[in-house]
Amino acid sequence: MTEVPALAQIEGRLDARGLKVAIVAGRWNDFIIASLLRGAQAAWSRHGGAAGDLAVARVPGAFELPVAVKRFAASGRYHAVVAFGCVIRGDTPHFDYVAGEAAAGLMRAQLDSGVPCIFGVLTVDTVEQALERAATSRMNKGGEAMDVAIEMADLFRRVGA
Ligand code: INI
Repeated sequence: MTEVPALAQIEGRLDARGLKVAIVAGRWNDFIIASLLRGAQAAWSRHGGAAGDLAVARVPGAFELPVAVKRFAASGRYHAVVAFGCVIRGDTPHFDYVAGEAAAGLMRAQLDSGVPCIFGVLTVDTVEQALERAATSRMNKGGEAMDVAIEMADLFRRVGA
């Protein structure tokens, strides 16, 4: 059988040294957001990020995330931006608008800016489901979102300008 040559792969690593990341977090369901922030900060320092290189901004709700994230991404100061929000279906009859527009807007922010904008918005049916995803364990979605931010930022750093 013909030998297939190994492909040269380029992949981001979980190395936050020298990176600058911004988190933009909604204030709705703040008890959940606080756990996501703790998970993200723990992941940031676990991967070697400096405390002074992580900025945290707050906005009213998930609907405000895209415009604020886009501003941070377009500033040229950050390698990645992480958006945190929590939209609970039972809390709002306009769940689909808030959650859907947050997702669509964040995708647009990253495509327009070329900076990875990570979707750390919990869209759940109940408070219990939100608590599960924000639990202080390996399941914490805040830590997961920060891992994705670091991997993407490191990938783009390797690709170069
Ligand atoms: N914003 C959230 O982040 N989560 C919610 O669950 C929520 N609910 O339930 O309505 C919510 N609404 C506010 C929205 O994000 C905007 O701040 C508001 O509509 C003003 O633009």
